[in-house]
Amino acid sequence: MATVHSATYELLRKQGITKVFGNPGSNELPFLKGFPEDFQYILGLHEGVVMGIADGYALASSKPAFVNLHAAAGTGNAMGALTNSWYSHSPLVITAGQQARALVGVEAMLSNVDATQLPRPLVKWSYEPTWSGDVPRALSQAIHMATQPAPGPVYVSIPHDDWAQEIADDALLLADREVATAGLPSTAQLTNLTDRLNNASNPVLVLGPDVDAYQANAMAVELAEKLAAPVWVAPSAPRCPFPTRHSCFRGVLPAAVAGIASRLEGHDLIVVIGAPVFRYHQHAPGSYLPKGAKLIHLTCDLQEASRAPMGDALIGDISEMLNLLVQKIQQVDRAMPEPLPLPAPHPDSQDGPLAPEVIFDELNALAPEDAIFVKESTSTVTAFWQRVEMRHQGSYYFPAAGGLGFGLPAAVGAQLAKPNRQVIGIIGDGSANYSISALWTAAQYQIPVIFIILKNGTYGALRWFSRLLDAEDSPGLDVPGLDFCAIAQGYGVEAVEAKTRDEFRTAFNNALAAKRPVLIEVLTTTIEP
Ligand code: TZD
Ligand code: CA
Repeated sequence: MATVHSATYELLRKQGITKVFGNPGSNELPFLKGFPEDFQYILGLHEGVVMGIADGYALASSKPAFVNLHAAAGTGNAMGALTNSWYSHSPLVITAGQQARALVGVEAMLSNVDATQLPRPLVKWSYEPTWSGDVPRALSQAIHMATQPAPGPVYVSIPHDDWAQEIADDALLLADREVATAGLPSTAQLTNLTDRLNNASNPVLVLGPDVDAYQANAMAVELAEKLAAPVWVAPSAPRCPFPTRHSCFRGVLPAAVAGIASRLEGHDLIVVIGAPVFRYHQHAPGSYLPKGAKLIHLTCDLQEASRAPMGDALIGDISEMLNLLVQKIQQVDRAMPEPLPLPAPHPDSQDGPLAPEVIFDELNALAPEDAIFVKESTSTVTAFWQRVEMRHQGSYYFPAAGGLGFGLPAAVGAQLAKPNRQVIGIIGDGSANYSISALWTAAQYQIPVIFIILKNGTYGALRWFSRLLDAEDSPGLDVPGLDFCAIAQGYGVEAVEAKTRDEFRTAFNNALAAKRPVLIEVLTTTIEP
C-alpha cells in the first residue's frame, strides 16, 4: 500500500517536479526522509533566499517550482519574496511543515497557528488538509492552481505525522492528471478586436512580462511589424518581452500616470498585452489616457483585467491570442517607426568610481548574445535598458514588486534552470544584502552565475526619491563600509574587484571562462534611475 510520502513523490515526479527548494526544520524531516535519488534538494540558508532561487528557477524554466519551508517562522521569512512572486505570476508550490496534528491545538513549539491565513494575500490559494489522506490531492490541486493562468504562488501546510500514513492506491490517479486552459477569444470577440486594430490610424503596443512568460516574443514582433506600430515595454518592467534594438522598440514606459499619458500622446489605440494596466510607482497624477485614445487590454489575469481603471479587457491565453491576431491582422502600409538612436559610448572617467554606463557598454560588447540578466540595482534601470541589447525570450528578470532580495538568489535559480545560457546578476550594494547567503548555494552547488556588484555606497534610487518627495534630509540612505569580495569569499565564491574599464573587461572575460560562480565588485558613481 502507498503512503502519503510515496504517493506525493510519485505525484511530483509525474508532474515533472524533481527539485525541492528548501530550508528544513523538525516539522519537515518526515517529508525529507528517504529523499528519492531522482530528486534534488537545493538548500538555501534563509527562506528569502530559498524563495528567490525557486522564483528564478520557475521564471526561467516556465515550470512550477516546489518549495519546502519551516512552519510559521520559515514562512514569515519568505513573505517579502512572495510580493515579487505574486506580481510576476510565478508558479510556486510552497509547502510548510506543520506540527503533529495532536499538538497544534495546544500550540506546541513550531505549531503554525492559523497556517492558511499566514501567507495571504500573496498566494492564489492556501490550504491545510483536514486529514492525512487528503495530502497528495491537496498537492495535486496546488500544482494545477499554481500553473494555470494567471500563474502564481500557492501554499499548503502539512502536519508532519501525515507523511507516514498509509493511503489508498487511488491517490496514484492524481499523478497522471492533466489540467489545461483553453483560452481563445470567440469569433465575435476576435472580429471586434481585429476590426479595432485594422481601423486604428496610429496604434501603439504596450507589452508586458506575460508576453515573455508565455514565450510569445516572436509573435509580438510580427504583430508590431504588421501594424508598423511603436512598442513600449509596460512600466516597472520585470521582464523583457521585445527585442530592444528592433526599430519598433521605444523603451520602457515611466511608472507614473502623467508620464504614461504623455509618452502615448497622439495614438488613437493603445493595445496592452500581458501586463497590468498599469503598474504605477511614483505619484504623478494626470489623465489615465491621452486625449482621444482608446485602450484594449489582453491579459491572462482576471484580477488585472477587472481592476484596471480604463479600457476594455479580454481575458485569455496570451500566446494563443497573439497567434490569432498575427494571422488575422492585415499588413498596413504605414512607414515603420525609425529605430531609436544607439547611445553614444560612455566616456571613461579619469580616476575614481566607474560610471554604471561603462559597465553596461562593456557587458553589451562582451556578454554572450543570449545571456540572461537578473537585475537588481534600482538606480541604473534606464541606463541598462538603453545600453544592453536584449534579443531573446527570457533575457531579463527584475523584482516584479520591487521587493529587494530577489536578484542574487533569482540569478542562482535562473542559472540552475538554464545551464546553457550565462546568467549575469547585476546587483546594487544595497540590494545584495537582503539575500546575500545565496552566494553559498551558488558555491556549494557549483552554479556558475557571474555576480556584478555595483557599489555606489548608497541607496541610489532612494536618493532620487528623496528629492522627488522633498525628503532629502531622511536618515538611513547610505551603505558605506561593505566589502563584497570578503563576504563572497566567506561564502566560498571567488571574488575580484575591478577599478577600471580594463580591469572590469579582464575580470568579466575570466569569469565567463571560469564556469564557476564569480563575484565582481565595481566601485560606481551614483546616477538617476
Ligand atoms: N526593502 C525592501 C525589501 N525592498 C525595497 N524596495 C526597499 C527596502 C526600499 N528600496 C527601494 O525601493 S530601492 C532601494 C531600497 C532600499 C535602494 C537599493 O539600493 P541598491 O541600488 O544599492 O541596490 P541603487 O542602484 O543604488 O539604487
Ligand atoms: Ca547602491
